Amino acid sequence: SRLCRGRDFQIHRVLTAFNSAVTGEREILLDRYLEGWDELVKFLEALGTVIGFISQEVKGKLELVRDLRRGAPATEKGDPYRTLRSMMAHELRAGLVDFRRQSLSGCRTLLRLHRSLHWLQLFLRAVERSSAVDSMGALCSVAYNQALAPYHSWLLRKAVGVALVALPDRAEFFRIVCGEEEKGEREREREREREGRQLLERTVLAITRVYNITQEAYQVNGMLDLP
Ligand code: 1PW
Repeated sequence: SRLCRGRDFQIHRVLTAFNSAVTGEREILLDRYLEGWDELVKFLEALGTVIGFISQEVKGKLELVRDLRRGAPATEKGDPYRTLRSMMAHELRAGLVDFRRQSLSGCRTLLRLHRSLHWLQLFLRAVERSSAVDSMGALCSVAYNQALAPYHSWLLRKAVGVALVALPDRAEFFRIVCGEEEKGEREREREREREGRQLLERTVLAITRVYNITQEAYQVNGMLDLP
């Protein structure tokens, strides 16, 4: 709709991609998962340039998984990078998963995306439930400290902390989530927030479902701590 168009970011696409990423057999389709992330990257970029090193990092990880998918296309024997579970089975069978040191496996790479998705999930949920007095930076860093900071070095945590200070304010945030360039008008602002909240709520649900299934798959395979 006209109302819900961001600069380039459209939350509808996040919703659609993550909803269609889950199959009836609770498989995660990697192509849809990566598409959902493509849109989330646009969202990160809309939040500002200081956050640039974060979106660059995510883009690199997305590209890596796509390269693996391209490098091992479907054959009559199967399609190794079609779903999360098929990727795990394929990489384990081929000895590509290194449990001792850093590697370039799809499993360890997607695990980083998965942890980042947790951050986004917590952050978006907090924003959806926030009120006008809440600071975006504070909500974002609470989510970061819970979901991602434990996996990051001291230096990186400091850098992320600096980046979060520069997050746009709440009104701007809802403008990004729920489009429209024109500013002002209190009434309009409130209506936008209502719409934004509803979209956020549905998006958080879709992300949560994907997150939970992914978490379970990593757990079952003992891969939650892949270096
Ligand atoms: C404002 C909303 C916040 C949601 C952000 C979601 C993306 C978070 C990505 C943080 C990336 C920080 C810079 C990169 C750090 C890498 O060292 C680290 N990557 C991640 C995604 O945590 C670990 O990857 P590595 O070094 O083991 O390949």
